[in-house]
Amino acid sequence: MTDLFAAARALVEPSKGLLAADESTPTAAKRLAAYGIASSPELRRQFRDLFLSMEGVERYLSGVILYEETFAQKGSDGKLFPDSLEARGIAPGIKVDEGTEPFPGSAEELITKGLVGLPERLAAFKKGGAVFTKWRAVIRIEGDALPTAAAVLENAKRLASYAKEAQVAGLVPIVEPEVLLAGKHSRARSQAVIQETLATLFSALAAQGVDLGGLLLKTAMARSGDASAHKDASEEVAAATLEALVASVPREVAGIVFLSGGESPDEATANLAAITREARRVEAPWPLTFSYARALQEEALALWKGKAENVEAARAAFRARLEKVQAALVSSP
Ligand code: 5MM
Repeated sequence: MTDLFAAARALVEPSKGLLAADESTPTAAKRLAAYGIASSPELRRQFRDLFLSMEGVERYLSGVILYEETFAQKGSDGKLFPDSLEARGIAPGIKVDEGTEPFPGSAEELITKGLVGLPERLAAFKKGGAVFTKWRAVIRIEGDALPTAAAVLENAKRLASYAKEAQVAGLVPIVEPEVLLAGKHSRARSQAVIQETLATLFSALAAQGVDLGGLLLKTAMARSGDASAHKDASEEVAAATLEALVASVPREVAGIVFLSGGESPDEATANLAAITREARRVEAPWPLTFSYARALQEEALALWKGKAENVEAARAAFRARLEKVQAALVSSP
């Protein structure tokens, strides 16, 4: 377990964070299509290479969450992506959930699958160089009706089973119960749902005997829904987020990383800076950092357009965003 503790702590080392490059094939196709780029195994390889092979990326990233297709592909240096990352001191991670399916108990909610055959898949990824893993559940807010307690509980139980299996396999689990941004809900409702979801998750993790010192939490920020008329200030998001986390996350957890959830790159950066300041103010016990996909990649994708001649400009935009997000981690009042 000592190795897992060290690996988990290294992922949240000061001034560095995670790139979530683990979009499944359908999600990657959607992200590429938004910028007029076709999706094929080779174009998805180039999409990953744009970010993973950027010179000096190790100054910003402690780890990268990969998708299974990318895990078996090679970068422009001719090395398998996990080997190439490892050689530059970046921990390779792997998304091991297999997406969602309708929850039988509630037709409008989703449950994450992937427990069947999980030990074998974890062993194979460990052999291939993975240091950590991730499993994402999605929690939808709809007025006071959703989420249902049953869907939150079932997702929490599966997250906990996955986390236990990951630790048995010698891999750090990242548990990601994503409370979605979509909807008209208030910031207070988001805060309450995040708090309840995390409290349920940490009860399930305790029931499975998961060691929290070798685990990271990936969470959304507490904020008004994207269809709400209210626009939160970053300081409001930070206060609500820290209140929810302090009320529900045990201090033994190795670290907390944030998803961007559809926030713009500037919003996700400003909110992270405010969260960093608020965490210092309330003396939060865990290291905090980013684990963004869209907020780190969007600007570069818009410039790249799938063309080799645009790689340099796209990487410059990626580097500029990483600089800003890194600065947010050491932001002063
Ligand atoms: C919420 O999604 C995670 C973080 O991404 P954003 O910063 O864009 O919100 C991300 O790791 C996500 O889990 C992966 O992109 C995989 O998503 P799919 O939908 O392909 O499973």
